[in-house]
Parts: sequence; structure tokens; C-alpha cells
Amino acid sequence: MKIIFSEDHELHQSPGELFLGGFTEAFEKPERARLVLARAREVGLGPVLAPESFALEAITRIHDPALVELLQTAHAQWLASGRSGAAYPYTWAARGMRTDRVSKEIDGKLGFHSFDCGTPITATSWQAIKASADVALTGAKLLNDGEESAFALCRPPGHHATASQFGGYCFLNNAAIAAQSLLDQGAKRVAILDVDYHHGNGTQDIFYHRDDVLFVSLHGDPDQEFPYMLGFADETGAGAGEGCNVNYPLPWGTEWENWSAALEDGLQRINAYAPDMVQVSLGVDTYKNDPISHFKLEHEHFTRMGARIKSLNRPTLFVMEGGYAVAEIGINAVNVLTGFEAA
Ligand code: Q9C
Ligand code: ZN
Repeated sequence: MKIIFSEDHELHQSPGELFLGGFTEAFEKPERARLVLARAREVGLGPVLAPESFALEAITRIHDPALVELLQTAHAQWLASGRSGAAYPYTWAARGMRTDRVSKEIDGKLGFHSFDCGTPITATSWQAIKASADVALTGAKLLNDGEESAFALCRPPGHHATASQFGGYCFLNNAAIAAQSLLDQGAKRVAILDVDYHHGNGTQDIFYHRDDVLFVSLHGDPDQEFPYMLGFADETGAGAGEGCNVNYPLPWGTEWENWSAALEDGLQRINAYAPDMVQVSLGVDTYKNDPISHFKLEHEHFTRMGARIKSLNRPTLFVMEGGYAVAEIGINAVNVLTGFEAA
């Protein structure tokens, strides 16, 4: 399986995040992608390719141009307003406040285009964000050119980002951008299977009213888990997209037995949809030792996950999302890919 990877991911490094009542080291850090790449090389998964550079139009097929511009200019505006360090949003349009206008001040813009405080923008973040989208787009192009599978080793991740808002360590929705690219290159239907521990609220929201993308997500019950305000089972799509959104919220402590039962149901839904292409939003924060998550999957379960995804028998693009048990992220992520290839 070809691997698409850019060293430019290193250019995004969060100075830290709020956690357990203090400001601590960020969980989403460059070492994650380094270790996934090292493990892929160690097992000889396949050749490592640099991404092509795509025009911003591929991104604005999904995202609000105002978000794309803010991601490029936010840090300079932050410095111009007299601050140092990274640009952190900290205030949002809560109920009763105005969402029909955007402040001219950087703090107002950051709040308008984000939904959490854990996703800071540094002076060089944009280069990493753009490279991550290019990695996903290059993967989509490989599938379109006839590859049976590819691994887009994206960082920063993407599935929490909506059309107009960043958050959850995500800035641009790499998976949504890639799926749109597949559709624009001729696919009629794309299924996205999101196995990250957290609900892919951005991907769901982007495609919620559409029937050309089926979104299937297994994740921590939002009654217990980030992002708390989306990802419930009664969210089934709307309008033309009714029936094209499938959520499996699962409780803290979920082990392989119940996780894989939900996966089997999701695979059936994908088969019934008969997609031309499949994408997997590959987060491995379902691992038992993940420091911010509460599922109980073990190394071997990631291998079995990959084998079951192979049963869909469709061209498949894996797009890297979360996973914060850094010492074991390489084994877990690459186990999915070798499990897929061996099945
Ligand atoms: N500070 C992804 O896995 N909040 N994003 C965690 C701990 C945000 C996870 C709380 C979690 C976002 C791509
Ligand atoms: Zn996650």
C-alpha cells in the first residue's frame, strides 16, 4: 500500500492545551506522525510518496473561504494585536449572541471560526494544515488512478473541522476534502467509515444533507465524550441525505466484542449503500491505553479491524485522524493496514 506523507506536518506544533484544570503538553504532537511512518517503514508497508500541491479550490469545495483565509492569516493578526505565542480562540457566539456578523478583531474571528480552545494556530501551522490536505488529496488521486488502497498519513487530523470552523485538533477536514475530490473525479457514491474514538462531527455536518456520501461513525457516546454536542444515534441525515448518516455512540469501557458488533452493522450499511469508493477516518484512540479516551481495544483488534474493512471489497483510502498513546500509535495504525492487506 502506498503511503503519502509530508515532513511539513512538523510545522504545526501546539504549545499546549487545557487539561484537568491546568495548561499541559498537547496530546496532538509531531511525534505521532513520525512514529506511524517509522512503523510503516519497519513492516515494509509500501513506498512513501510526497504529496502533490493542489490548488486551494480543492479545499474550498468543502470549506468556507473565510475559514481558509483565517487559517493563513490568524497568527499574523494575533501578533499585530500585540500578543505573542500561538493564537488561541477563547470566546464564542453562545445562545443569544450574534452569528450574522464577524468581528474585525482577531479574537472575534477566531471565535467565529472555531468551536473549542484546544486547537491553536502558530506562525507556521498553515503550511502543515495545507500539506495535510494535500496528503489526503494525493491519496484520492491515487485511488482515482486505479490504486486499490492508499494510506494518507495526515497530520494535523481533520474529522472535527466543519465547513467553517476548526476545533478538536483539526483545521481542515482532510477526509471530506478527499471524498469531494473522488466525487469530482467521477465517483458517484463514497462511504466514509470513521473509527476514531471521537465522533467526526465535522464530516457528519459537511455531508448531512447529501446522498452522495454515506457517513458511518463509531465513537464514544457524546453524552460522555467530546465533542458532546453531536454524534447521537438519532442523527440520520436530512433532506436528500436522510438515511445517509449512521452513528454508533458507545459507552466508556467498550471492548472489542461490542465495538466489533457495531462495526459489522456499519459494514452492512456500507455494503447496502454500494459505494464506488470507501474512505476510513483512521483514528486509533480506541486503544486501551489512550490517555484521553475510554475504549479498550488491543493491538490485535486493530489487525482484525483492517481485515473486516477489506471485506467491503472496494477501493479504500485510509486517512489518519487521532490516537494519543504515542508509544504504541505506530503499531495500532499500521496493524489496521497490514490487517487489511493480509485479508
Ligand atoms: N484535553 C481527534 O482525535 N479534547 N481529536 C480532549 C483533552 C479534544 C480529539 C480533551 C479531543 C479532540 C482528532
Ligand atoms: Zn479522536
